[in-house]
Amino acid sequence: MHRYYQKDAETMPVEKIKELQSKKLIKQVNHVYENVPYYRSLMDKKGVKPQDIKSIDDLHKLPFLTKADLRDAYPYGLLATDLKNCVRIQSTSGTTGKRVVAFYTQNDIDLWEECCARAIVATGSSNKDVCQVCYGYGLFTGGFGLNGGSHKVGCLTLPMSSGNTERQIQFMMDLGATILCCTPSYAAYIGESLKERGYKPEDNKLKVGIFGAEPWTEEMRRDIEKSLGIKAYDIYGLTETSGPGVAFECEEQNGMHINEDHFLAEIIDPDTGEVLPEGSRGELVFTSLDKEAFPLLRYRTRDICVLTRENCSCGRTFIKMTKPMGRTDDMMIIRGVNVFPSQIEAVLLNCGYAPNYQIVVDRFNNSDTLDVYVEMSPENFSDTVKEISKKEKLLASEIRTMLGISPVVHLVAPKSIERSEGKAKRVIDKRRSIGITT
Ligand code: DLL
Repeated sequence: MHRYYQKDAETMPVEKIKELQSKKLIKQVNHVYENVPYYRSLMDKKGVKPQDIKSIDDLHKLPFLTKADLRDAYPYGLLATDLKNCVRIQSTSGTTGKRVVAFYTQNDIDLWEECCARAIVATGSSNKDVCQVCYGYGLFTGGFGLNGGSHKVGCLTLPMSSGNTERQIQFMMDLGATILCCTPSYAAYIGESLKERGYKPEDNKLKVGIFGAEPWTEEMRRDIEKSLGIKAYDIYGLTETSGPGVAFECEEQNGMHINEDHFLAEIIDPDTGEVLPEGSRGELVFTSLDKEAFPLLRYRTRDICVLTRENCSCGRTFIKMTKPMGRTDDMMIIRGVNVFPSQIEAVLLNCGYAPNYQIVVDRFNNSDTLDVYVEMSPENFSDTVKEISKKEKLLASEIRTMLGISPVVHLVAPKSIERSEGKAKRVIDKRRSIGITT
């Protein structure tokens, strides 16, 4: 039996979705034009007035909004309602520059939590479940978003936040958690920690995992599913558009349905800004149709994926996005070749290694270098130097086949690469620190 949290919305006929989106878009454009001088000036510069937007077909007339705009307008410049109507802020981690602060009215929070509730129910879960939320609570949206969704569904919610893996495991086992919410890298770490403590996958009561906030491959999904004995579902979102729950996977586990009644998605060519037809790979752009406090029109996410609208066996009619394979700004150009960390991850896991790795890019004598550090398993740690070097060469050759450039692979001791409790840091690009842009 298919389960939905809000069946009417989630299974709405496509023409109805488009009608609804058009209606909401017109309202939203008027709302921001009247209330946000920053938007008004962007639209005036582009020569577009609210009355030019008559349906979603006119969306392309609107200017894009970028992360640079959000930084420019920090902190209140994009606020579209009186501050007294706002009840919360959340914020990005600010690792790539000044933080972005997003504001929420109570209505914004309710809609956000409903999106997360849809994601939880789409995994087959219900109010009988025990939901362990180990995304960070605080300014990061992961903890509060899934916590709110879990409450709406009526699950018993364990607000663990991230870290303290010993305690996570204790609560998971003692309280019989059935849903695990965290980043995929933390899920892999929890799986590894359970094994080290002598637990088998069938010893825990977990049924599903709801993992997101960072790119992860299909290989990583299989690995986590095996180590925890669960089905692992993807969830996507970003602080700017509210947080997790913008898109979520259903039982097909094959792409994420975008909550199109609240978010209008486009794919553009990241270089030219041209809107690309359905099925093309490009940068994902979102317009938030319902957000009151911090609405975004045509926000460039920098995430690269494909959108497709096909009949889904789950009955949902919302368009699907593929797993983002990385951000435009995650893409490394190494010796002229475009490289995403996820491509390297896929090779490592296919070759039987655990997802504990780090990629170091540097430049010597005007040539880029690519070093991949990968942990050995405790079993092959006992290998001789000769055997290890043979394995390194084999792995390097597999990576070269995937990327077209040769890395140097270093197999390192088990546990020597730092584990992540939140978003994993997979890449150290030393060229950036010496001012070389890629
Ligand atoms: O990561 C929100 C979130 C929390 C999503 C918990 C899912 C689960 P930010 O910190 O603002 O928000 O980071 C947003 O993370 O633009 C993507 O690049 C990346 N990202 C989020 N979900 C996925 C995913 C949260 N499922 C940025 N797959 C986004 C790949 C993801 N990348």
